[in-house]
Amino acid sequence: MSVETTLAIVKPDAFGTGKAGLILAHLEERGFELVAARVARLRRVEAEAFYVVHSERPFYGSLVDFMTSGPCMPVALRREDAVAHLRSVIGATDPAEAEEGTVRALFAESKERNAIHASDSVENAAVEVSFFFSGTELI
Ligand code: FUP
Repeated sequence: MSVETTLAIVKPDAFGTGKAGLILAHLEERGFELVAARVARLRRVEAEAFYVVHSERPFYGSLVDFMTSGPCMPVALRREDAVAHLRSVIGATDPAEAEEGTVRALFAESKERNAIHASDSVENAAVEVSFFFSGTELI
């Protein structure tokens, strides 16, 4: 295992209900170090680009609507085995299927309004971190 940096986004549902601090505390308690953070209101073209892998899926338009519906909070997180570890800490896409104690079980409303994004591979983590942060913004 090696130390990795991955990307999480506290999504507009959780940010809008004031849960960003609680979610970040939850992640810090699980050993993630915050190495960059910002608050952003995604433009439509940005949300479309970020989720381009899903552009042929039926939920794409609705997902882009949701991700542009309010501010969100992209954060870069570092720890050993960060990518896989963060995926297990956030839980399944649908909170109804997420394990107890995971971020989505605790904070998500639905499969779409699911509180948090996390990169799903080391390769995508590098792309997604650089989508939101330049090298000099990462400590
Ligand atoms: P995840 O990696 O768990 O965030 O899930 P996916 O990459 O499969 O999906 C990306 C986002 O699309 C999810 F976070 C929520 C949304 N989505 C839906 O709204 N409906 C679906 O059926 C699947 C995903």
